[in-house]
Amino acid sequence: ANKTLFITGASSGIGAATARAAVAGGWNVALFARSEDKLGVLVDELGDAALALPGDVTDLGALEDAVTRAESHFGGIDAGFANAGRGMKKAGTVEGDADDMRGMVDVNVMGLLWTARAVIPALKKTKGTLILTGSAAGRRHISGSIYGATKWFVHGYAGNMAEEMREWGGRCTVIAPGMVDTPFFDEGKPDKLQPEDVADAVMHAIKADPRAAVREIFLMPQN
Ligand code: NJP
Repeated sequence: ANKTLFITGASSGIGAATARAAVAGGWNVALFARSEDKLGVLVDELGDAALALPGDVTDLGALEDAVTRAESHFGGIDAGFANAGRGMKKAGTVEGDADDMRGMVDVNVMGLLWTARAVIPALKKTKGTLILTGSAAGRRHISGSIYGATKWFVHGYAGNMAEEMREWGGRCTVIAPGMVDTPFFDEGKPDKLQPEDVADAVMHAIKADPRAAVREIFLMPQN
């Protein structure tokens, strides 16, 4: 049977590109994000290998329901990709909008933890792989960046989870991309990775031989 990848932030950018790469590689994909309409368009494109599961990553119950539905629909989950994330409209501990700051931390930190909490019981059954979207901003210090700090959390969590998951045969990978050409950034910068580049890295990690744990992939634009 085909293997199944559960993806959060699947409606756009890196998540959508990874869904396309996975289906092209013979995987099924369970697509979680808030935008039901965008998920519907992606399922129309990808066909029976894709299942739309609308929901918000800050809602643990919604994630648990989605995992249950994906498991019963496809027969199991072999990899989970905790990729949903967002930035702040205006950066700064004092300058940023308070609700905007709270919303970003909720998605990038709690949403990632809820995704892991919901999907790990399914991954235990398959000795599966958990992939997390970190950032180049989570590996170096960028003046005042709270977004970067949320991604430092992701990198710290990934290393600890890699040790924990190893005890039952699971693997954890964190992907740290530099700038990627997605709706995440409004302004046009010329030198960016494409979301397909990040999707390639994700597929490399989940397809690696079980004896090899790809713990981290740091991917930067070359030009
Ligand atoms: O951005 P975008 P990316 N619940 O805006 C979803 C990281 N990153 O692909 O809910 C559930 O195209 C949203 O879906 P929707 C970045 O931090 C990026 O670039 O329908 N889902 C959409 O599918 C993030 O972790 C760059 O609005 C929620 C997706 O998240 C990841 O890459 C560089 C949600 C965002 O797609 C994907 O971002 C880097 C919620 N509450 C790291 N809130 C870069 N682009 O340069 C949002 O180092 N989503």
